[in-house]
Amino acid sequence: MTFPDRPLLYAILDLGYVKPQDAERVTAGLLAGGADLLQLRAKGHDTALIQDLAAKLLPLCRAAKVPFIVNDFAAIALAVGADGLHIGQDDGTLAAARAKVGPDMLIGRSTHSAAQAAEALAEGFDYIGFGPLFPTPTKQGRPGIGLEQVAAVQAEVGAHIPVFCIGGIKRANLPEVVAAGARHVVIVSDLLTADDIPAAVAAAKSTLR
Ligand code: TZP
Ligand code: MG
Repeated sequence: MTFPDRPLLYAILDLGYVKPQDAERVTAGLLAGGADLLQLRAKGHDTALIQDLAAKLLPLCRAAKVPFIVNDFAAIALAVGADGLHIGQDDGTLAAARAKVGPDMLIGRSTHSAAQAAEALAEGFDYIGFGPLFPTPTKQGRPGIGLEQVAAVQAEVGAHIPVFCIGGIKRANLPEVVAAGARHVVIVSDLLTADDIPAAVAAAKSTLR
């Protein structure tokens, strides 16, 4: 699968916020609101459970024509037939990941600086995450890198691949993030903890448009 035309909002079903038994309902809400990409992120969970969830979420994403991305686990992405794999700075090279999942899967990289963003583009990743812009409980132990470099990274790397700003982004500060130059964002906790998830996603989308 390739990217949707304008992948404005990348949602993450993060098991740090959602119980496994709620994953399908919450995913349906994210998709109903208009999420353009969906990732399953399940740090510290049993791989059998993650694969089982991935197999359940994939058809929901397919029905919505939204790429389904698996965080960290190439074997699970491959086993369920996901559309993509997301890896971090410490998860090896693109070539190694590509060798595991084959030529067709989208592969994205987390980056935490403008230099890492440029490296990921040069290496050939299909997209990057860039952040955390602000400190966030969703990814503990990382300082916020702020908004100063957003416009430059969006201009230089974003001319070639989608740059998804991430980390501490909420509906409330999204206008500020967009004003800094962001064109694509990931929002995790602000969507997953919203009372009305579809409405929260739709509101963020409308700010991004
Ligand atoms: N990578 C950088 S920040 C982050 C990840 C996975 C978490 C973003 O979550 P939130 O809740 O939107 O701050
Ligand atoms: Mg990782």
